[in-house]
Amino acid sequence: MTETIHHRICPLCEACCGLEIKTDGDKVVSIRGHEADVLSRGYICPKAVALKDLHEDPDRLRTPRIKRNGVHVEATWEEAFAEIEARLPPLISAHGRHATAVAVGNPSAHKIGLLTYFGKLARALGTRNVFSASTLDQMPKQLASGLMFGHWLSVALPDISRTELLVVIGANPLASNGSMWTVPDFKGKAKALQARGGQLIVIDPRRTETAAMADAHHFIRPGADVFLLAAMVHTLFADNLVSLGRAAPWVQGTDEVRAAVAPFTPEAVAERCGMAAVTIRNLAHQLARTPRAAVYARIGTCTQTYGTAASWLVDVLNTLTGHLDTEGGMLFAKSAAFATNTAGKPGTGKGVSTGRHHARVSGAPEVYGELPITCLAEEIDTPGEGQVRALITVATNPVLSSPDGPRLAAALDTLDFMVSLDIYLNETTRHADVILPGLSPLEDLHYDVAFPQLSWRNHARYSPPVFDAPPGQPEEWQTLLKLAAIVRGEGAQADANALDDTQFEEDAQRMFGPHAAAVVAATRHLRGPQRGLDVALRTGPYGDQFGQKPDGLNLAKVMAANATGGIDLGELQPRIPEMLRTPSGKVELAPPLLLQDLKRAEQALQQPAPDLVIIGRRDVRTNNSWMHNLPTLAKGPFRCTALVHPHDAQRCGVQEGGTVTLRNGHRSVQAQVHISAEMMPGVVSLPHGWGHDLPGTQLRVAAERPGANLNALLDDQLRDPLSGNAVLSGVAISMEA
Ligand SMILES: Nc1nc2c(c(=O)[nH]1)N[C@H]1C(S)=C(S)[C@@H](COP(=O)(O)OP(=O)(O)OC[C@H]3O[C@@H](n4cnc5c(=O)[nH]c(N)nc54)[C@H](O)[C@@H]3O)O[C@H]1N2
Ligand SMILES: Nc1nc2c(c(=O)[nH]1)N[C@H]1C(S)=C(S)[C@@H](COP(=O)(O)OP(=O)(O)OC[C@H]3O[C@@H](n4cnc5c(=O)[nH]c(N)nc54)[C@H](O)[C@@H]3O)O[C@H]1N2
Ligand code: SF4
Ligand SMILES: [Mo]
Repeated sequence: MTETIHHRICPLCEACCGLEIKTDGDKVVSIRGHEADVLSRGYICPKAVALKDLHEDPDRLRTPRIKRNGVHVEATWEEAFAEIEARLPPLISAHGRHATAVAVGNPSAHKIGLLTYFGKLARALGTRNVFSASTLDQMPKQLASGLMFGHWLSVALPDISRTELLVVIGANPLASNGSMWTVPDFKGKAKALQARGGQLIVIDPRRTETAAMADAHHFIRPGADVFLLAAMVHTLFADNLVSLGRAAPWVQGTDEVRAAVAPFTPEAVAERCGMAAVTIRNLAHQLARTPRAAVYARIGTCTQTYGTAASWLVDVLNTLTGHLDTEGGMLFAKSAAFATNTAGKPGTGKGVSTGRHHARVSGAPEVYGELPITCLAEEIDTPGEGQVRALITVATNPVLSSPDGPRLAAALDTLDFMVSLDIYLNETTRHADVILPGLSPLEDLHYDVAFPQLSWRNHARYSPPVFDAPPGQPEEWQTLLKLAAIVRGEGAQADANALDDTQFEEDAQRMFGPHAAAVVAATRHLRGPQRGLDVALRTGPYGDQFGQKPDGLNLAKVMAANATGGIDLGELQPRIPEMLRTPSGKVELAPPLLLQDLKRAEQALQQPAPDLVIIGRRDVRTNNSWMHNLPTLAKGPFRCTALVHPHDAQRCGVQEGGTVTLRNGHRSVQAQVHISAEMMPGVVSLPHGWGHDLPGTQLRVAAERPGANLNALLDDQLRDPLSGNAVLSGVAISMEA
């Protein structure tokens, strides 16, 4: 035995834990937490161990597939690229670039190759039809943060190691390990907060794992967060509790906010929220009274029709109580690489806008370069000029992850051509004419592009591949460059490395002008995402500026720190005004788009709430739709159950362990019931990402216990009109045994 120890950042969720992986030859011997890791200090969850299953999964694709007579057959890379070249460019010539669409999913956020090269494919296609899982997830938070602070990834983060009060709304970090907030071992940090006399408060329609450890938990009617938050803001004004604190000189719009929330008294919203007016008032008072306090809200508050407004009001609360940009309150990370809020002129910028173009069928506005992914099916199945006929998917499974999966599946069958870059033959990729596999995560290098911008502590960590890639298999950035070249008519023969060199030189020219040649020379030993990363680190806020600051960071230094757990860049620090990128150079507390949307909420407040609604759920042993094929995670109790409150069970005649039909108009799914007082009465919870019983897939373990597809029940027409985000929570249903 010759065992080797590797240190590798886990690419599976946003906690980005450092792992210690022991290998023997080409076998994984063990996976555990890396104690020295500067961010995660040895913490891991059960999914990390499943990286071994993922690496060894016989169902994971290692060679391309081409669909011949309805069956996916193995093909060489040359054959696969030749098939794409034969079919895609002629379609574009005949029908134009908007007849193509591209959709990218969650794993791309965890892959530097996909994240930094996907844009090259999207630009080569030149289509308006760019979709991603962001509009099933965090787009409302990004839009609200963008409007307030000037950039899409300038998200305020709780300073968990110093706060005394943390209010968590619509998030369950004990299961999810945190989101839009990279905070490995949330539980340990929350316990430390409680041990120093602080409090954790959870607001959620389910008494979740996080709620169970909290000092207080309040149920809320799904979708009512905008009302709760507006009433809390109202209370701050009404009871003279507004105090802007350290951010005061840079905040504008307080008076407009005061006027906008005037109608939202605690009494006016109490019934809609399912919360007592006194509870709402007390929450606002406690927040204002506590010097170090933070409100954190996540997916439960985003995946609703007022997702952007709710996300905005969270930071309005943080600001009006003086907690924005303060120690123990909400702070902004200062990332070593890739952050727009560390680039260009400090303190002001272009800000963000939406609606540079619109979806053909629904007219939904573009947001952050994308259209809502819930528009994808109708763009394919609605005839007319600009109808989508060709689709490229990259690491996404919208047949399970996006509302009205069955409609989308039917639409995908009508495409003239579909390519998927994916590691499985699953519910979505089974529709593809060509599937191009990505590497196993253990064969790929790793540096997180997005999550250091959202981390509880500043850091820079790089991990090299644990195993060599199989001979002949391209890295995903190379595949993306080849696809881009085919689309541009440069042919399937184009060499990815040569393309990369040419494009890098062009980019360097644009970015560095007279210094371009020096930058190219200094990075000549690197290629692909490594080269881009070196440039980003060196020109970043801690960088060596290509030798001008010899003590500064570069890729070589970050790589050298791999075995010792990466480079710690310290606790988050106040960053206003330097991090702002709004045109005004201020924190925009009252963006007109959001004031306007509050009027819509005010009208909706008059409408009665539905008496039975559905929400989602996450479990620590799952990850969206694609980890149900891994034996380590799949074993144990069945997780795709519908949680039903005892009163609702009785009302609808439903038995423990029985099967229910859940209906939403013509849509329905059947699920196994678990009766649980964890649920708020009138709310049913079913996890998403299940429904592995569709024909034509290769997911043998997942198919043994397929579960129900929550998204077969949800409506693709329900969106937050501002961000385009899908409504996944609080949708009215009926239930029968
Ligand atoms: N009802 C409901 N629906 C939801 C949610 C919800 O809470 N409720 N949550 C939403 C959220 S937050 C998200 S982020 C989306 C996720 O939506 P998606 O991104 O569409 O779904 P995933 O299940 O993450 O699918 C990931 C895909 O990437 C593939 N993959 C995995 N690793 C790699 C890799 O290294 N390379 C490549 N090329 N492919 C890879 C997998 O095989 C799978 O096909 O789901 C959303 N859907
Ligand atoms: N184990 C595991 N970890 C994951 C994932 C996974 O699938 N499994 N997915 C990853 C992804 S892609 C993401 S985006 C993150 C998400 O991370 P989180 O945001 O923490 O997601 P959830 O665990 O779904 O928690 C959302 C909570 O919102 C509650 N909720 C639902 N509707 C409402 C509402 O209207 N109002 C309020 N206040 N609460 C509501 C739900 O009951 C649930 O407890 O998790 C990531 N981590
Ligand atoms: S919490 Fe997330 S990043 Fe950490 S080990 Fe688990 S899956 Fe990996
Ligand atoms: Mo997500």
